[in-house]
Amino acid sequence: MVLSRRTFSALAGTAALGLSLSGSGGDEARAAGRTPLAPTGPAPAPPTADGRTHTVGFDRYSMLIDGRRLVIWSGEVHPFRLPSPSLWRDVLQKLRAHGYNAISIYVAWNYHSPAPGQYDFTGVRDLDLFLRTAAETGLYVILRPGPYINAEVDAGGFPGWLTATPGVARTSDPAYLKHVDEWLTAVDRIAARHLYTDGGGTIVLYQLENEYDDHVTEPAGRDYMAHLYAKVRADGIDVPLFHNDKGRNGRWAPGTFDTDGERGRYLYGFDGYPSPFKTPPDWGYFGPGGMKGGSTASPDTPGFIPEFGGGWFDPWGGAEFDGLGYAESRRTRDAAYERRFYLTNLANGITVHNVYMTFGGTSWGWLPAPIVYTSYDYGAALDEARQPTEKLLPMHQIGQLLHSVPDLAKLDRAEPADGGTPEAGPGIKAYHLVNPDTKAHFHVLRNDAATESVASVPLAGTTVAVPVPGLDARLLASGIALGRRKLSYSTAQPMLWLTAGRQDIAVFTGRAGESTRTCLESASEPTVTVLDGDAGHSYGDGILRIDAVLDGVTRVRVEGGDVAAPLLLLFADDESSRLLWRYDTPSGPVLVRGPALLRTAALRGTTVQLTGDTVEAADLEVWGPRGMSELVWNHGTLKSRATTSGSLLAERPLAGVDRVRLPALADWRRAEGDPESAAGYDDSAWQVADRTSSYSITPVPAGQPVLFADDYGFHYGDVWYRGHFADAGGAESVSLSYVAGAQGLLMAWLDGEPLGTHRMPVPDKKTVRQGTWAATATFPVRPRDGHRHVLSVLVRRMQHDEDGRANDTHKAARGLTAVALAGAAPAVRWRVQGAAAPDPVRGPLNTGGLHGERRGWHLPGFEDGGWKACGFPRAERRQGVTWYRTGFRLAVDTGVDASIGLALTDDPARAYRVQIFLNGWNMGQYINDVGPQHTFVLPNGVLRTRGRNTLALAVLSDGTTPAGPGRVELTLLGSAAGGVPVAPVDSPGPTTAQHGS
Ligand code: IPT
Repeated sequence: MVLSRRTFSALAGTAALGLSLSGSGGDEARAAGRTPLAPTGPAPAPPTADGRTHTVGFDRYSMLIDGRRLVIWSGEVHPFRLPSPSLWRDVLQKLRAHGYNAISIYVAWNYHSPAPGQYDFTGVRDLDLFLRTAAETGLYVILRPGPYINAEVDAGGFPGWLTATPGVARTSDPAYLKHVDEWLTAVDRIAARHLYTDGGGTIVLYQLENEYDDHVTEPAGRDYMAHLYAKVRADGIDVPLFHNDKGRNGRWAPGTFDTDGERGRYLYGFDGYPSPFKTPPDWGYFGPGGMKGGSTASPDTPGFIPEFGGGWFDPWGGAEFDGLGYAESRRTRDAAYERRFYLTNLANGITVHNVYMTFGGTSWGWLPAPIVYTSYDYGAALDEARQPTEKLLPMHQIGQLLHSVPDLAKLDRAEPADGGTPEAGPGIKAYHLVNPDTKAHFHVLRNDAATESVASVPLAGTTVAVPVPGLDARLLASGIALGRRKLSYSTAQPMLWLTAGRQDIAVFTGRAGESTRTCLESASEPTVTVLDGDAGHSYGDGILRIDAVLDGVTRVRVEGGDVAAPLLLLFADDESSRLLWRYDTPSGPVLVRGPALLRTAALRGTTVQLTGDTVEAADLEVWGPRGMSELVWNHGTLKSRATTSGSLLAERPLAGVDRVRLPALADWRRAEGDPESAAGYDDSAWQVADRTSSYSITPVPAGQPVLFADDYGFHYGDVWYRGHFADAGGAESVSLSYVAGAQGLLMAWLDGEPLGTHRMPVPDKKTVRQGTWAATATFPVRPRDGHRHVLSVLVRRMQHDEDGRANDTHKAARGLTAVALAGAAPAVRWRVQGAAAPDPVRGPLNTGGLHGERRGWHLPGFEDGGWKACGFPRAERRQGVTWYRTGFRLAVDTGVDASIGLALTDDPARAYRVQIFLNGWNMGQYINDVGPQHTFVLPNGVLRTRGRNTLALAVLSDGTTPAGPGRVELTLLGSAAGGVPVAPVDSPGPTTAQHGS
């Protein structure tokens, strides 16, 4: 039965008024059972911070928001990987437009905490603003504040200062929990203001810990999880909590630790990063007798994948993708991968689905864990430069479908019970699912062979042959509502339906060139008009059949028969479906065709106000509520006319984007930046390294002082050591042991003369995970007896290890660990220097301890007039640090969103690396002879697209080859007419202490 719209609204109203569904999930499930859910209405409208009370519950099938079923179709985005708050809105609008209804975010403790007890949520760290922006965009939020997050960030998100504290992290050790509680108090104070339950925001789920796979059966682990649960509840977080199991192992399922008896407000989730080269895994939800873990581990909670691989990360040197970088991640996990794997997930009853990553962004500054380089593009659907990729298309199609057809939120497996119909076709795996309430049927057809295969599918009483391209998948439906009519079946994938004015509109999609048949139930014969394109039709046995080959948009109007109101059928090939945008306004939904992106839509009287982007010139066509007569696009009114399809069409196409011109970078100035290497350098203000014990897991060598940087408060970036000694006659060599993380290095000088450089090897796929990155560099020396000597050592120590196995690996030392002279045993007095006080605006991870960083050479406004003019390319052979600075002006048109990067290229034999500072912001590290990254995204806001910018490069060269920079140029990574307003990100210059040094 198809409910009328009026019935539907009445029911929706009942649910929205909130039959009280709060309390335990069991209660909710029962309550939901009693509630007459509207099975064929669309899913709830996108959420906002509406100040009303809402219920957020679940049963074994899906989340229940105000008692209504919803598939959570989420993408992972990290605010800390996009240091320009204005651009958060850009990314979130792009996700919403492409069919996501939720985002999942980590909050990184280290990003917000420069020191114990200090928590900073201002500027680029404004979590409150991020959560407000998500609510304004209409996206639900899954919040994941750790305390441990992993995430390929320094120490897995633990603050640098935590590495120098007592207590075993990720356990119930009180010394650790004391700090955890402080962090959670700080983050929960903000989160509590943005919960959907009281309409303060749109947070609907909150994660405890992250892939916590050790200490699972020990009290130290169970008490830890129970502590986190109780703490978060005490902080007023009343949405369901969950944990993400590392695999479907049943770890931390409800009932496995103390949740104050609140079993029903806690869910089980598990992560999946399957190989794209293998068959997509079944998760056991429907498996006969149940499989290990998965939803069988937690039969009362919905299938929930908090992280499903939407790409993967790449180590220094690029071993993961054969040096090809993230483009290769995107190629191996392409649009067809998404259809195969994500549709398989849906077919396995996964109704809370988050893709890690959907926008990866940038691990700027010292944020990246040593296992990754600066770019965290991840091969995600939205690339690091905020550009949509091919991978958004399947998400767009599936996301819109889930919104229009909530029947997909409650699926049982139809026969056969094992879910597979091997006879469906060679290489084809078929899943046949049914919604027990609406009796809508769904078929996921997956082709695991490399070449196209034809699946035979039982659809509405007949068997239909449907081609499935090699290594691809599709979803077919029968028995769903399309507004006031009912679909018998279609061989094209349904994408959406909505009611706009008098008519219902339904969209079907597929690959261009496919022949499709779509059958509608109709007891009497309707009138069919082909409005655009070619389509055939016939009527018999209460069924209207429409045959169309997918090519652009074919338009067919069906009127009369059982239902007076017309149904406009749009058959769109992939390319055309990408340009169809649904947007729910308070006055009803609109469907927009044409522009590259629709950001917002609003109805004011008879005017439809739209904002969005164009790249090429584009049509603008809008279907919407009755009476609509005027179109406004990005604040300009357009002449338009009504079409036979019931839409308004702009008479002239929207303009595309004008060309963006970028200046060449010139007028460089240079200065040497390693005075610490000179014999006579005055280090008397440096700390003396004379500690004898450490909380590090690295043993302190017998008879030597602690040299670990963290013990002296230097947690990020480079550290300098100066060791003073005398009476070293007979010394033949010096051995410097250090721990540095992948791609760390050490440079040494004796009495101002270079001894050499030691570099950690380039990681391969295995060592990147298992390497401890400890080494001893031995240099021959001949110090004259009876003289005083100084050994200067610069350690680029890279970042702290993550702590994925919960064994305190983030506390492995960084910096020098031990020093030995062969042939002499002088007493060495060490001094150490690292990063100055954290930059109050750019945060603790922005700067390290190079002389130039300590003196503000990287900052705009630094007076470099005394530096020497120079040009690129350079080829200088020298061990040490050299700085280069220049300025440039941009004049990008207002109304153009240009995404700009900095590209560095040179002869790959040259051994040097560069830290890139834009207006004082550390945009990452380039290693010329390691790679694979050559292009660094410069986010607008940090980058002044209309105005002056300062670029500073700190180059470390080891003297074994001539060193660059070679070519350094601005490069355009994408542009569109439209975009969001971008506020400049505060970029202060040097402090008075730094001035003049
Ligand atoms: C999973 C982590 O939860 C996440 O933080 C991130 O590190 C991701 O992996 C990889 O990018 S851990 C899982 C793959 C073992």
